[in-house]
Amino acid sequence: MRVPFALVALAATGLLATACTGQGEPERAAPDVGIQLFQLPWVSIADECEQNIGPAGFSWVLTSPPQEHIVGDEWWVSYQPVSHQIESRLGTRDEFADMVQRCGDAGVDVIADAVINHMTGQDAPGVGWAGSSYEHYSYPGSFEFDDFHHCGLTPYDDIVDYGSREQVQTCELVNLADLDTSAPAVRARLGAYLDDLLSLGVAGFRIDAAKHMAADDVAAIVGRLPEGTRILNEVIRGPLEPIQPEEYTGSGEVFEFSYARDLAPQFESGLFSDPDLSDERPMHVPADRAIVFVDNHDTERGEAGLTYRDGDLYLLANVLMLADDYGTPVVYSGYAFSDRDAGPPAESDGTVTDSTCGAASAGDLVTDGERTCVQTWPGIVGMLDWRAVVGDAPRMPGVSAGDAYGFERDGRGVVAVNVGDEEIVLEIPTALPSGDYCDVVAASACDGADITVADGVASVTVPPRAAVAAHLGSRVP
Ligand code: ARE
Ligand code: CA
Repeated sequence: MRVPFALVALAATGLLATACTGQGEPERAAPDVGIQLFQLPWVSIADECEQNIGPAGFSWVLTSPPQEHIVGDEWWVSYQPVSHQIESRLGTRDEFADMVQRCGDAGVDVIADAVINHMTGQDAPGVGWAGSSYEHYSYPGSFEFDDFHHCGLTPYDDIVDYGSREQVQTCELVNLADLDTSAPAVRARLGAYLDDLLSLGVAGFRIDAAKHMAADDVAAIVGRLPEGTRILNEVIRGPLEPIQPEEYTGSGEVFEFSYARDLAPQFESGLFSDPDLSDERPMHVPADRAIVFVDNHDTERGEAGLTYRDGDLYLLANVLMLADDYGTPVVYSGYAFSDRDAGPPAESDGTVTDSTCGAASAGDLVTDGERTCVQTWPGIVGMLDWRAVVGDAPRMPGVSAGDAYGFERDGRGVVAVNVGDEEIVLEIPTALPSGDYCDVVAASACDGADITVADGVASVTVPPRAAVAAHLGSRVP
C-alpha cells in the first residue's frame, strides 16, 4: 500500500509508530522549513497552524507586515507604514497575539515582516488604517522631517541607479519616505517596534528592503535584540550591484535569490545539473545563512520562472528544494491573481477576508482571489516528512535520464523528478536497504512497488511531470 496522506501526516507528528515499515520507524528531526502566508489574516493563520501547518511539520510561518498602513485595496499597502501600532487589515493587535500563541501551541514559530527602511510613499497627507494622520515626512508621535534621508542625489530623491550604493541606501525606493537609519533616535524607535512584536511572542523578523539600509544600520537595529531572535534579511542579489547579500550575513540569514534563478530554468529545459556540492556555491551565501524559495510575493509578480500557475512543475520544483541540503527552505502560499496590484479578497470595510484551506491538491485550478493553499498539497506534506527522515545526511551526486533527474540523501532517502511527457525509469545508486518502498509525494494509494531497491540501486519509475520520493520510513514491510 502507498502511505495514505493522513498516515503521512500522522507519521510527521510522531503519532504513528510504524506506518509502512516492519523495521520500526527511523529517527526524525523536525526540519527547519518555513511557509510564507502572504496577505493571510491573523485569525486564519492561527487556524492554519492548528489544522495544516503544525501537523505537516512546518517550523515557522512568515506573515505579511503587521503594522498600521495606508488605506487601499492593493496588497502592497502593507509595505507603507503609517505608524507602528499592530493594527492592520490583516487583523488587530489582540488577534496577532492570539495567533502567535495558537501557532506556538501547534509547534509553529511566527516570523513577522518588519518594514523599517521607510514609511509611506504618498505625496498627499492622509489617515492610516488605524486612524493615525500623516504627511509624507511627518508621522506624529514617531517620525518628523529630520528623521528621514533627503538624499539630494536624484530628481525627487528617488533611487535611479542601483549601481550607486549611496542612492540605494539613502534615496527613496519607489518614493517611500526613507528613514535615516543611521540616527540613534530612529534606531531606537524602530527597535521599540521590534521589541513590541517580541513581547507578543514572535520568534524573529524578515527585514524588508534590508539592501536599502547600510549593513551597519541593520546590525545596530537588530544587534540589541535578545539572542536567538531570528533575522531574515531581504537583499535581492543583483549580480552587478555594489551591495551584495554577503554584507548582511553578520546580522542574520539572507534570502538567496540565486537559488530559484538557478533552479527554474532546469524545469523548462529538462537539463538538470548538479549544484556544486562543496559548501561554496558560486553566487550563493553559505548554506547556514541561506533562506531558499521557489518564489515569493515579489517574484511571482516578476522574475519567477515557476509559480502556482505552472501546476505540476511548481510542485516538482518545491520537491527538489525540500530535498536539497542547501539553505533553509520557505514554501510560498498566496492567492491567484491576474492584476499585479490586486489585493486579497476583502470585506466592504477593507478587512481581509478570513480563509482556511480545505484539502487542496497541486495543479488544481485556482481562480483569481482564491488561495493556493500550498501548505496542504500532499506532495509538500510528504516531502516535509521526507526531510525530517533524511536529516543532515549528505546529498549524493545526481543522476539524469532524459527529462528525469534524481539523487539520494546518503542512506536515508531518494528523490526523482520527471519534467517530460513520457514515463522514465531512473536508476539511482543508493545505500538504502534493499526492498520495496512507497512514494511519499503522490496522494493516491501505494501499490507497494513505486520504488525498488536492489544491489545498491533504487529503480524509480517516474510518471510524466511527476516527482517520486522514498525514505527509510516508507519501506514496505
Ligand atoms: C507602490 C507602487 C509604486 C509607488 C509606491 C509608493 O507600486 O508605484 O511609487 O507604492 O506609493 C511593495 C510593492 C511596490 C509598492 C511598495 C509600497 O512591490 O510596488 O510600491 O510595496 O507599497 C527592490 C528592493 C526590494 C523590494 C523590491 C520590490 O530592493 O527590497 O524592489 N522588495 C520589498 C518587498 C516589496 C515591497 C517593498 C520592498 C517596499 O518585498 O513587496 O514593495 O517595502 C533589481 C534590484 C532589486 C530591486 C528590483 C526591483 O532586481 O536588484 O533590489 O528590488 O530590481 O526594483
Ligand atoms: Ca534607506
